Amino acid sequence: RKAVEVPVHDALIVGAGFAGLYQLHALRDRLGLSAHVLEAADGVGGTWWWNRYPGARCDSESHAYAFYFSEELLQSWEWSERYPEQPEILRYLNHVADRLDLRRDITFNARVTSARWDAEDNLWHVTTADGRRRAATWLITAVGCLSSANIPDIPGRDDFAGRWVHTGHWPHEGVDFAGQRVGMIGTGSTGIQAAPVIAGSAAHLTVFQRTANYSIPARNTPLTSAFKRWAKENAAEIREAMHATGNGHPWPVSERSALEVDDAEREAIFRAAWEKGGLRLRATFRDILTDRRANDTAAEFIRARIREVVKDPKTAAMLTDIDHPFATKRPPIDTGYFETFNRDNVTLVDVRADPIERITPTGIRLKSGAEHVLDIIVFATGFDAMTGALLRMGITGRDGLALSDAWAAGPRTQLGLQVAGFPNMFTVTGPGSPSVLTNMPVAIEQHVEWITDCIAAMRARGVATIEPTEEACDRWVAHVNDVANATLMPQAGHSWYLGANVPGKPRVFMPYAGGMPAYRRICDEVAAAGYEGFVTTGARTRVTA
Ligand code: NA7
Repeated sequence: RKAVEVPVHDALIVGAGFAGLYQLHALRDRLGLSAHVLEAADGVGGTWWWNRYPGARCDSESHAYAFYFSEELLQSWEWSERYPEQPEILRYLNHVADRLDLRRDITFNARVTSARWDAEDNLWHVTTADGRRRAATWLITAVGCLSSANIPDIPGRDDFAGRWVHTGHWPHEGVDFAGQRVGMIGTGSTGIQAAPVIAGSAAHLTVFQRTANYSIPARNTPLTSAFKRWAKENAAEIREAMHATGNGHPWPVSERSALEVDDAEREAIFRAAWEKGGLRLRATFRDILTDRRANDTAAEFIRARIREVVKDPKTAAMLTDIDHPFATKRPPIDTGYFETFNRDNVTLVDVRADPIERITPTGIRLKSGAEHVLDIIVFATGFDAMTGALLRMGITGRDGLALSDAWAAGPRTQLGLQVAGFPNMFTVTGPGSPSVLTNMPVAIEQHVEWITDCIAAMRARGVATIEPTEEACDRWVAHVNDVANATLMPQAGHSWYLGANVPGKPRVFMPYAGGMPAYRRICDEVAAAGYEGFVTTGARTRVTA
């Protein structure tokens, strides 16, 4: 028997974003457990703590981008704009932490570097970068899906005499673009949000585009007091609407096919969605993500709008040369993105046709020899999504099995929530969960509540450990694949949904594309069947000091 000299909790939670904050509240205040959060950053907020780049804003509408589990939280907060901006979301999450008195159980500046399951004392032993250790029966990762920056290893990066920044590690003091020649690599959601704002203050902005992208005007606007009142008075209905639909946004996906209406009617429907703005265009017809011909109608509609906006025909051609069906990569929404290319101080460079060869002390050189002289390089190059942050935590499970070995051929989970060989570990928004294909707080609330109920059930049964079987994980991975293959999404060969944006990463479609209602039903059935697909081991035998 070995003495445990470290603080021992019932549960350790990694991350203090939406997921970690709610998980702490649920375990501590509903189950009465001792729970503690380890957070790498200096404050709460997760993604919204790190992503402070210009123009950072959520693509979910603010009234739906909030916790709905607490009437008090809903009624005590007011959003100012249709889409919440990063500083406002950060204020919201601080408000949540204060209202629920969460801070006293969070350690900040605590990056987890190792988490090791010890079968002998039935505990997870967790070490942070500062060498401090804690232990717990339950380990819950709440590390987000887009938190591990993907910084491409372009030769010469460290020789650059100017400054380079990744959008996900934006300096708190900001970056002053005034008078600067700025190069931005990447045209995903982030680059598309940042470009118009950077162009507004930089001397010159050069956008290096590898893959052209669809984007839809967000049509952001301040919220009227009438809307704010409506959202508060109708919170129950809004919640119901979010729970009824696959992607967790508070509007339904149409049941009509894009192919059953004539051209004029389809055009009018797309037009209305375009004018309304945001992610709604994806919901105009039921088959946009499943039928290539239906998808083509939406894709063509968007290309036509881009051509209308962009004045220079060569630039318009580059921006509309999109190689994947609409919404098979995460569809960005924007505020003046395509208009930005009409500015005199903005240049678009096609680095698919003429790839980046190296970063030089003075800028970026392309294969053709063309040189772009720059003072600042912005990497809007995305994330090692869904698995990156988990694999960097040094997690080892039963018999010293490293998570990186267990997932060498791609992530394998049961429901995106647990991993075979890793007892008592839960992954909020893990690979295999619907997470990134949904309005996140909806998925997070469901995951946290399911995990909390599972832990409560295990404690009531006096169970020491729970983990899924290998067979259950195999079945779930196969199901996630089947569901994805019934959509057009795997056709975007280079998307981060597939892990294809990170060199050497296994190509596996990671999120569950079957929608929240189906996922919720499956999770509920698994629990009702006594946690089918999971194995438990005997009574708790914790060894204490
Ligand atoms: P994304 O969507 O992964 O976009 C990254 C962009 O960076 C994309 O255009 C990439 O082109 C480009 N990229 C990445 N590496 C390179 C290199 N080496 N050279 C040139 N271009 C490169 O990340 P975001 O941060 O925009 O968005 C992430 C999510 O955050 C978003 O989906 C929302 O859910 C919120 P590619 O397409 O790979 O050719």
